[in-house]
Amino acid sequence: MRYPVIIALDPPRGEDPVRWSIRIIDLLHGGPAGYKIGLPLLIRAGPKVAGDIASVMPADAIKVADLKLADIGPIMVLTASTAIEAGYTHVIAHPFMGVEGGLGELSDYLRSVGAELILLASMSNPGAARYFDQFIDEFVMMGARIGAWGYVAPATRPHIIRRVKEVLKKTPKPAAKIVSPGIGAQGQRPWAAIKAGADYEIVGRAITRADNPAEALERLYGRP
Ligand code: BMP
Repeated sequence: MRYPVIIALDPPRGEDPVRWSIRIIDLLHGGPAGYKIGLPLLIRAGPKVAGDIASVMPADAIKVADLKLADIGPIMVLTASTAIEAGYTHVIAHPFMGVEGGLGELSDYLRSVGAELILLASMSNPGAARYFDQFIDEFVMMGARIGAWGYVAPATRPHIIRRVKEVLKKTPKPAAKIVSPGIGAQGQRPWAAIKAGADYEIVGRAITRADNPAEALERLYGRP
């Protein structure tokens, strides 16, 4: 891994999702720390093909299934298990479900299969400031209680990243990771989230839709 970047594989409409994703992974190969798929890919391609895509990612890549789970525990487990069985290593869930009958069951399942939970501490769209941002401290404390591997915090609002980092210090898992979307297409500059304390920046369109994705990765992240 050369860059602290997780590439969001959101295939544009009109592209074959499999060919498009495999081409990007081939072009970037071991550069990014990981890759993230979400519903735009899963719904169009299905879990079998999502598995084929995971299998061309480098073995040590972080393979995130961005399912943004928000359901009762057993249903989140059912949904997550599809992605885990397809080869993904990390699953993103909403924190609002709480632990009892919700995230507790999901985190128990993920632990039992050696996979990791990423909780949304907040989101990168401006509207999240009104709701999500009010509960950051509680969400991070909750994540620590259930052993979350990490948190999504918005690159678009670096003070939220700093806040997550602060709260983490008071938990039993201060080294939990922070992953931050919002770079490029959503307006933030590369490295801004890392400088605020994030471990990885999630980047989609600024790299995947460039004429030359490998050159774009190098241009954005070649030097801090
Ligand atoms: P892009 O760099 O093209 O804006 O893509 C960002 C990616 O991160 C998308 O896959 C989106 O679903 C995801 N994301 C986000 O943009 N903001 C969040 O708060 C959480 C996300 O998962």
